[in-house]
Amino acid sequence: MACKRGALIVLEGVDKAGKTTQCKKLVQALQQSGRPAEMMRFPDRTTTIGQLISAYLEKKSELEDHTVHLLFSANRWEMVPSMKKKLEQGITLVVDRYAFSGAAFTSAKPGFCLDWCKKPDVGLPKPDLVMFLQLSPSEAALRGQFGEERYETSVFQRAVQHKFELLMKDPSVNWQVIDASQNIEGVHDNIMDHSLNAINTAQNQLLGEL
Ligand code: DGP
Repeated sequence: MACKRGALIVLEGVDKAGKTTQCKKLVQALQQSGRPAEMMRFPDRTTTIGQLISAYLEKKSELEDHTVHLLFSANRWEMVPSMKKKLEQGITLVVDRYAFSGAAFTSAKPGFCLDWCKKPDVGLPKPDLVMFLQLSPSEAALRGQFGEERYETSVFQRAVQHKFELLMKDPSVNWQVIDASQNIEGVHDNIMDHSLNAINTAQNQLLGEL
């Protein structure tokens, strides 16, 4: 019998919500329970395209806004062959940000509509589960100062949060909102429950497309 496919699980949220910490904990917990799992993150700054994006985020270079949007999307597309291969091998992928960050961050800029922003990612593998780590801007501020990178201001993050709220209205995506104001273990327990459900369901379903 062919092996059961892995699940594509995405964590989204505004900065300081704890996505990276929770992705790592989830991968570790899945592996310890005998379920093959790997972490990925977007942007993946290790590729040639990723290095262009990284320099832009670090404000070492300037790029036109549409251009950088397409580069972020291209950075996801270039990983699709390896993502599909791993999922087929039964590996669950836990992804720190995906196409939803793409649409939310660019559409938070003046002059961009959400529909245009979603287009370049149409056809990407569709996540079996997208968990949105919900944290109010005031609670995020208590977790420390933003860094020096582009987009790391509370005004912009509030605009991004609003765009995520619009994206979460899409019933074709399995969105789950997680209260990220709980302690790390509490958040992890919630995330683990949703992930185990998604892994079980994905085994009997074909991988979809955005
Ligand atoms: P991180 O490495 O997770 O801190 O993400 C880097 C920054 O890039 C963060 O502010 C979110 C933003 N970002 C992630 N994906 C996209 C995207 O596809 N488009 C745009 N415009 N920004 C993105």
